[in-house]
Amino acid sequence: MASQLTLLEVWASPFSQRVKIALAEKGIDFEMKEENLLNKSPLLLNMNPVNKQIPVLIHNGKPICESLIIVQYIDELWNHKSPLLPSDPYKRAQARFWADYIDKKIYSIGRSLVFTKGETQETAKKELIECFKVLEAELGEKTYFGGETFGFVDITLIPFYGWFHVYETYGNLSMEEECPKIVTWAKRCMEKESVSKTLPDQYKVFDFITEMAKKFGAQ
Ligand code: GS8
Repeated sequence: MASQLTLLEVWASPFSQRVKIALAEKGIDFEMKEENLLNKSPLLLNMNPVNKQIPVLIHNGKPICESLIIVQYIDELWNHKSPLLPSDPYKRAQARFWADYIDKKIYSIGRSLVFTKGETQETAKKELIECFKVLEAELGEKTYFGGETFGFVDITLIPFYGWFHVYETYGNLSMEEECPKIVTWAKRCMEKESVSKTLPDQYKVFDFITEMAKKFGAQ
């Protein structure tokens, strides 16, 4: 029987985008359902009653929650092509470490950059640049974080490329000047169809985030 796959998502969410890229890498078809987070659907509340957040992947009626857990599920289940995590246990642990680092830092610092002002915003700007520099050092001269092939850490980070224009405008900074290797890496990732077809235009993300900041932030 063919798998029934539905993704509860929001187009602008970097977390949803991780799942979409992973499924595209595996060549798996799925249905998308856009959620309104100000008026969550009964399906979302039912499928993720604990966190009530997107993304949720519903596979044959069963929910899987949390983007990085979903990506790992996809990798384990559809292991016929494009492995996302390395097979060596030590390398797997390292990939999970970096994905966790990105997860804990980038989104929340980026939000702080957008939704605060003054000293807090200045601190967020410094922290964000620092994080990207740490990631730049980890990338080193490799093609992707996973080495020669696009993998788990790349999928974790690349959706934030959609936010680069947001970072640059709110932080009054140049990503190219601060972390040129990350920009080159991001452009390389964008050459992959799984990524370019998934990531929204940076200006569209900017308009969306600015609208949110007007409604809910310090703007
Ligand atoms: C984060 C998901 C998340 O923040 C993951 O899947 O990796 N750790 C989770 N989802 C947000 C939308 S993206 O900004 C969300 O669903 N927010 C609604 C809410 O918290 O009520």
